[in-house]
Amino acid sequence: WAKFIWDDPLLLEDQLTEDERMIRDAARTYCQEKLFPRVLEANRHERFDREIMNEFGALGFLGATLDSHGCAGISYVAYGLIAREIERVDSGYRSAFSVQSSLVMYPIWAFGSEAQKDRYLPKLRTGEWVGCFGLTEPDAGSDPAGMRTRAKAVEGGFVLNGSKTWISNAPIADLFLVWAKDDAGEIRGFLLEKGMAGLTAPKIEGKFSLRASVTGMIMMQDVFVPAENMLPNVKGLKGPFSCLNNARYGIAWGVMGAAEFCWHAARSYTLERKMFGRPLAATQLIQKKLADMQTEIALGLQGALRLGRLLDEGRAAPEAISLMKRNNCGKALEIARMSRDMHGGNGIVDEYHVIRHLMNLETVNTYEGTHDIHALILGRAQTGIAAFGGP
Ligand code: TGC
Ligand code: FAD
Repeated sequence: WAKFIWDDPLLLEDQLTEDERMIRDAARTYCQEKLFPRVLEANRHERFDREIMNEFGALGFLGATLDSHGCAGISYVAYGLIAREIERVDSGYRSAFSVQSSLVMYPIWAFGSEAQKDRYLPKLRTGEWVGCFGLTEPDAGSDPAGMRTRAKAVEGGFVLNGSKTWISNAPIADLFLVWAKDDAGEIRGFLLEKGMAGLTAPKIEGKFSLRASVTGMIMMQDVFVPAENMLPNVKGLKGPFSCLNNARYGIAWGVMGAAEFCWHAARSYTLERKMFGRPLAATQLIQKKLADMQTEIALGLQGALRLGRLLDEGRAAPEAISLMKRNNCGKALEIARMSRDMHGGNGIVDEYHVIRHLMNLETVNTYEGTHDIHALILGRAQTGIAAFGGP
């Protein structure tokens, strides 16, 4: 019989190609050496270090699955492995990586004109420009079809009015991909640039979650957007949802990185900490919790890997992405809570990092479609009945 490897029980390592392992190792080294040392202060003071985008760019992380304009053209599995390493440090840093790659660069690459690709992709790839993705509105979160932002056709372009909220990176963004309804009521994507008259992006203060990521609103008051700044090749909700497929997939891997951090931290802590004359890890309750963490992470990683391979083969259904996003977020959140508890009082101190992961995962379980919205997507797919709402 083979020897059991406690931190890789199903031998995920063997399922990766040599290229994937190399990319993963480079990402891990950068994340542990350069990102991890900054995160405590960033989280404490609610600060996003803008330089991180340039570092991601220099490493080839941004838009890494795309195959033009200098992007690396790596596999979806390799992209997922990068997300896992970044989120092992902080979900907020992974957010910055996801938004730029999956929610801004991908739609420009998939639905943009050649001129839009030439103008924006090179700057976004290097991190010289930061992009953000505006779909959610104050009164349209889980139901983006209810958006109020309007793009009225005028000579030479459109005039946009409306507001978006909860937008990652908006306050530091150079480029704003905003989804708005046109005169015919069709949802279209518009590329707005910082400095356009009537466009502002105030920061949302007071977050207890994802504090190392900057979140804001996008306020648009009579913003003139030239016609050439509309994404020409997509109409309707499938535009924003196609971007979300990629970002949700990245999250399915990313949260497993956060969960692994919390699991390993719980193991080390309970091996060292003695109570009632023995290490906590020598008790049955603690071992049961460690076994639960190990099991859910091993299964979650297998699911993420399978989904990545399906995406690479062009065979992944959006509902399969919902299944993995939902499962892995929910499980990571439970694992972070368990780890926080196993750290006792120390578990609430940021120097042990698990409370930060726990707070972050509350957001990750909510954004990109909440845990329950993904259940309804899966419910609809197996019953044929949409239970979201309606008249
Ligand atoms: P529905 O009737 O289902 O679909 C409308 C049209 O869209 C198409 N479609 C998709 N296309 C591609 N991929 C998908 N996943 C798609 N899902 C739907 C669909 O085929 C249809 O196309 P057509 O041509 O027939 O018109 O639309 P619905 O309004 O009934 O949708 C309901 C629901 C609940 C599924 C949907 O609204 C939903 O997913 N809500 C969740 C909202 C959400 O995820 N928001 C995320 C905002 S962005 C964000 O959170 C970024 S955080 C980033 C970070 O910091 O990491
Ligand atoms: P609501 O839709 O009001 O939902 C509230 C609760 O009701 C949830 O539990 C939900 O599951 C439940 N619910 C809703 N509908 C139903 C139903 N039919 N049946 C049963 N239960 C239901 N958006 C962007 O566009 N771009 C971004 O970059 C972005 N970044 C974000 C960053 C952060 C830090 C956060 C917190 C959010 C971000 N979001 C972003 C927004 C995010 O996608 C939304 O918060 C999310 O989609 C949920 O919408 P909501 O907050 O309006 O909640």
